[in-house]
Amino acid sequence: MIHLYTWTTPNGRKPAILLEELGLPYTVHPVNIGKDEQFAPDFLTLSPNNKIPAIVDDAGPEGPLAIFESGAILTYLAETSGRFLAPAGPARYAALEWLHWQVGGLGPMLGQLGFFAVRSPEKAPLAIERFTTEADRLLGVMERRLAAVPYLAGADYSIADIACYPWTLAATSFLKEPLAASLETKPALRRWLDAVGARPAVQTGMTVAEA
Ligand SMILES: N[C@@H](CCC(=O)N[C@@H](CS)C(=O)NCC(=O)O)C(=O)O
Repeated sequence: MIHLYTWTTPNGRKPAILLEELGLPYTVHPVNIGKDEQFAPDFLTLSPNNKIPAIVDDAGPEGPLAIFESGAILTYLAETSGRFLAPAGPARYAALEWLHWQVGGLGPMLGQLGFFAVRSPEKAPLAIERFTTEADRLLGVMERRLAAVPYLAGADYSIADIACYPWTLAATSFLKEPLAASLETKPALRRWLDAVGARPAVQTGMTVAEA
């Protein structure tokens, strides 16, 4: 059994989407970050950076295996199942490039934009401008890629698309106000959002940990 420690956020939805795609049985353990449950000592033994998501695979290669960081979780599940990540060659490295690009760039920048432009009661114009500009730049990078190939790793849907989807969807919903102008000029990104969002596993994974 795989145990998924997660919450209703873009990072928390990524492993749920992949688990749904793989059809693997898993148990959801909600970690309500609005109530600081990510700081509970038991959770910190699994995820020392006090962030969701994390998993425990009871059937790990050498016994139960705990993994934190969504990119590591997606890579582990893709490798152990042999799906959604090419075993070798250019498509594998393209998927890993875009996966790392999401974890190191798109996620943190959109997260900061969400804090400064939406969640913070105090508005700091310089921070809002800085993160809006950077989010627009990153979405532009994605647009150029998706104008050239159907999916981020190339011809096939992969863990790179799974990592990027919840954050890109947030750009059209939670972050719609600061990013409305940016999204108007991104038809390839819209086409990709529709294609990925039409997958039943994505639709189910996006509802993980909802009450
Ligand atoms: N790089 C991490 C980011 C995870 C992350 O930022 N999780 C947020 C929710 S989306 C969280 O747990 N925040 C709680 C906190 O910072 O205390 C990953 O990709 O797993």
